[in-house]
Amino acid sequence: MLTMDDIVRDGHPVLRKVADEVTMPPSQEDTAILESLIEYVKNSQDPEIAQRHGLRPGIGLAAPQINVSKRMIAVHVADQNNNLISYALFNPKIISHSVERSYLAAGEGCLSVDESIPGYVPRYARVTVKGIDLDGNEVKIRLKGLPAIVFQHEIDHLNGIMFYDHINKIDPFADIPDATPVER
Ligand code: K3U
Ligand code: NI
Repeated sequence: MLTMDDIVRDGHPVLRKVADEVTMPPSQEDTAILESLIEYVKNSQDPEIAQRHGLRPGIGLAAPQINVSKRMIAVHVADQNNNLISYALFNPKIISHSVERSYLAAGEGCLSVDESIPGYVPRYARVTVKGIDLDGNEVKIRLKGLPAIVFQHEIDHLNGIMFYDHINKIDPFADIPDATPVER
C-alpha cells in the first residue's frame, strides 16, 4: 500500500512534466498503480488506517504524485447531496466545460505541498470528463461543485500544473469574475 513516503513533494521535477498517455489495454503494472492510487485515497479517509500509517487525508491523487509520469488519477469525494463520487481513471480528459467559474472558498490543498497556500483557485464550475475505468470501460462523467474542482486539480497534475499556479499573485483573494464559491 502507498504511504506518505511514496508521495513526492513540491520541487520534484516529475510534478512539472506533462505525463504520458497510458497505452490501452493497460498493463498489469499500470492497473496495479491505478489501484494503489484509489486505495491510498480511500485508506486516507479511514481514520483508523490513516492514523496507523500516518496518511494525510486526501480526496484525490494523481500518478505523478507517486513519481509515475502517466495519465492516471483517483478521486473519492462526496458531492453536495452526499453521494460518493469515486473514480479511478486512465487517460482522463475534460471534453467540455462551463463558461461559469467556481472556486473553493477555503482554498485548495495538495498532498505534494506540505504548507498551506492561501488564495482562490479559479476553476470551471461544471466539467464533463471522459476516461477509462479499471474494468476497461469508457466512462463519461458530468461534474459540478467540489467533485468538479477535484477532477480539475488532479488533471492539472497530469499536465505539470500545481493549484497555486492559478492563484492571483498580487491579490490571492481577488474577486474572480463569473465565479461562485464552493463551500466544503
Ligand atoms: O482537501 C483535502 C481534504 C482531505 C480530506 C477531506 C477533505 C478535504 C486534502 S488535499 C487533497 O485531497 C488534494 C490531493 C492531491 F493533491 F493529491 F491531489 C486534492 C484536492 C484538494 C482540494 C481541492 C482540490 C483537490
Ligand atoms: Ni494536488
